[in-house]
Order: sequence, then structure tokens, then C-alpha cells
Amino acid sequence: MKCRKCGAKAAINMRQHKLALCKQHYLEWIPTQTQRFIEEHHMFSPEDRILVAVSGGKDSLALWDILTRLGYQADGLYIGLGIDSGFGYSDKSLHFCQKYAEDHRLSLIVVDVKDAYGSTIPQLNEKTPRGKDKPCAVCGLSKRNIMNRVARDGDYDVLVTGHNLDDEAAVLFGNTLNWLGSYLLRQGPVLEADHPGLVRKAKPLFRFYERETTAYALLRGIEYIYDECPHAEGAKSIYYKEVLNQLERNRPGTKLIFYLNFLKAKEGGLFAEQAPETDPLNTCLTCGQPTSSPEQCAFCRLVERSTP
Ligand code: Q46
Ligand code: ZN
Ligand code: ZN
Repeated sequence: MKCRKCGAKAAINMRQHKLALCKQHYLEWIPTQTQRFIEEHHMFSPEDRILVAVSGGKDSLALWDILTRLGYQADGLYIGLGIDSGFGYSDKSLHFCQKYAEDHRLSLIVVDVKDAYGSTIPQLNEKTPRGKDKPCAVCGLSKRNIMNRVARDGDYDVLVTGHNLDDEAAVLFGNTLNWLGSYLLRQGPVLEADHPGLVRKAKPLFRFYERETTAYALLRGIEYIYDECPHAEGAKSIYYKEVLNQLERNRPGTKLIFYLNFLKAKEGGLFAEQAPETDPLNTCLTCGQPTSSPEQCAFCRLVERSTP
């Protein structure tokens, strides 16, 4: 297989795009495409201050790399979840974020959940009625609250995450199986800040397959944590990804068409009528972030419950 641009040996063949590229042209293609998606979806502009949520994994570090190469001002945010699981998952992931930041002279904000709130994510989870289950619900709730707070307090214009097409298609698949109208309405590459205290969110890698972001990180020589979070095993999202991969194997491009046609349908107003009326949001008395609860948001209640 040869590179379409220069005829050299291809480093990657993307069947869904009918495009093969050598290392050099692939490393140019990914940022150029990302810039196109940023502009097409009005994600942010060069004057904006961007906060990139980094986990130490390939996608978020690749995103930080691409944005800084494109000339954007992007700081990193790492949230220390306190997940050890016998191999120091959180410590390892922090190491890769710090190494990337140091090597590229970028600033990294670190919020350690235990230092900031007195308990790790697994400890916060133990205090919930479903404390024996995986900590993913507590983890997601905590990350959303912390990411938004740090972005708001730091006056960032936008918070970006490294979600790729496989992630987005899996979420879409789950939302569609259950016809979750309000979730479908809110899913997309950009989430507007529609309430005071909320920061705009964007996913610049949403159109790249996971194998494309992995190839970018590897070819660029980015060092990242190979291990998944130990709690990811058995998650529904992984099962949905496997199902979509099966469809993709037989018909390359299925995931992309599924997701892009969803965006088109949404623009056309397809899900608007299915979304139930939502109550106006209140402001949490503790952290000042939007919440549907009358006084304290779910995260602040969780932290309070865990404080001795
Ligand atoms: S939610 Fe669950 Fe992830 Fe948190 S506990 Fe790990 S697997 S990191 S995206
Ligand atoms: Zn080439
Ligand atoms: Zn709160």
C-alpha cells in the first residue's frame, strides 16, 4: 500500500476514507482535518483560552499535541482519581501527563480528588447506596463538576476533551437503543454554555476513529498509558464499541455515517419533540455550579456525605 500523496510506503490505510498515507503525510493530515472540524463546528478561535482535559491516555494527549501544533493556547487539566487497583493506575497516568507537559513546556493543572475533597473516587463511591458497584457513576459526576469548576475559575473560554468517533458512536448507540430524547438532543461535538457558571465544551477529535488517534499518538512518539482504567472492564460502552466494530468490519464507514447522519437529523429537528421539558436549573449553594437540585448539587452532597 502506497501513500496517496507521495507514493512512499503507507503507514496507515483508512478503508472508510479510501485513503492511505505515509507517516509524514499522516502527521500533517490529522491536524489539518482537526482544524477543519474546529472551524466547521465553530468550536473555538485562536484568541480563545482552551483547557484540555488530559487523562494520560492516547486521545487526550494527542489532542493536546494537535492543538498546540495548530497554534492554540491550550493548558492541560489532570484529575487524580486515586485509582490504584494494584498497579498504580492514577499515579502512572499522572506521570505521562506531567512528562508531556514538561517535554513541551506546557502548563498542567493537577487536581487530586483526595487532596481537594478528602476522599479518592473509590472512597467516595463506597459512601453511596450502590457502594459495591463500580465507581464510574461517581467518577463521571466528579469529573464533570471539577472540569467545569476549574475551567470557570480559570476563565477559560472552552473545555475540550479527547473523545473520538468510537466513543461518540458508542454513546449514540446506547442513547438510541433507549430512545433517550433529551440525551440525544444534547449529544454533539459542541455543548453550549446555556447557563451561568457553565463553560462551553467541545470535542475536536469526534470525527477520528480510535485507530486513527492511536496511530497519531504512536507515529508522533507520544508516550501514554496503555492500560485502560481497571473499572472500564465490562462497561456497557465497551460492549457497544464491539458491536459497532463488527458492523464496521463488514461495511467500512458505518460508524462515521451513523454519527454524521445523526447530527444531520438533529439539525433537521428530528429529536426536538421527543425531549421532555426540563426544569430550569438552580445554582449549587456550595460550589456555585448549575444543578437541578434546589440547594446543593449531587457532587457537593456526595463530598459532604463522605466528610467525617
Ligand atoms: S468512569 Fe469508570 Fe472511567 Fe472513572 S472509574 Fe475508570 S472507567 S475513569 S472514563
Ligand atoms: Zn506521503
Ligand atoms: Zn456543588
